[in-house]
Amino acid sequence: EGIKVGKKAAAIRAVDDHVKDNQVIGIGSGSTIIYAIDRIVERVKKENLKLICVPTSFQAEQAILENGLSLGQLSMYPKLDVAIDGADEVDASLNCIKGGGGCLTQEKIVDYCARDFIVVADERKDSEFLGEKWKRGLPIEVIPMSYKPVQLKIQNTLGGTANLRMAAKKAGPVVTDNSNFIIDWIFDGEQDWQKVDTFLHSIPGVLETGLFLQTAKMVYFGTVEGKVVVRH
Ligand code: DER
Repeated sequence: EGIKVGKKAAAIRAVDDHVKDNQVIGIGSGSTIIYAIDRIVERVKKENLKLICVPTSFQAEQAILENGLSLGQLSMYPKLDVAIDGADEVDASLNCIKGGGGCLTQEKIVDYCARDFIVVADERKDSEFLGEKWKRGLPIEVIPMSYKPVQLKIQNTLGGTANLRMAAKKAGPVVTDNSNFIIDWIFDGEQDWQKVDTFLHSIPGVLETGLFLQTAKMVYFGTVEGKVVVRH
């Protein structure tokens, strides 16, 4: 229950700090963003805000439509004022691991198009270094036919294990919104993340990684008591 209190507190504070009238806003994926959407809806009604919301996944698109917000797409709005999104873990330099929800590629594209990329998370995501608390690995989106050689290349070069993410409510692997597979690289210890990211992007078949390095402008962590810690 406390976790929800934290997610909600962080989301409300971030929306109140960054959402203004006549803006184009990137809407992230996951569970924390839902609290941000609720707050946006509340403020649109109360303040009669004019907003365009650009989704980072089918989930985000559904949430925008179900909440009666104005849906936009990047081809119409390639420059966003702000993008608000969750994260699986954030280190002391605001580097993030994202992709726990499998939406990392569109998230990274939309977050990249925003002037300000804002992260909202509960305090469990607040780490000294990546991997300190998040143990489910670094998500990597890959073209389906390449998953086996990519797995082997990662394991032979970086060590650790590279697992093909299997679906829970579908037989076989998770298939992303872009019709690709996800490999989760379970790594050991602290890494030179810029080097890791460059290496991963050099492997044919790798589409995108869940490493968001030096992109978050501010991070809002919500505590179980409902307090908010802001980092930038
Ligand atoms: O998959 C993602 O990158 C999501 O943003 C995810 O990391 C956030 O998940 P949560 O808000 O449900 O914790």
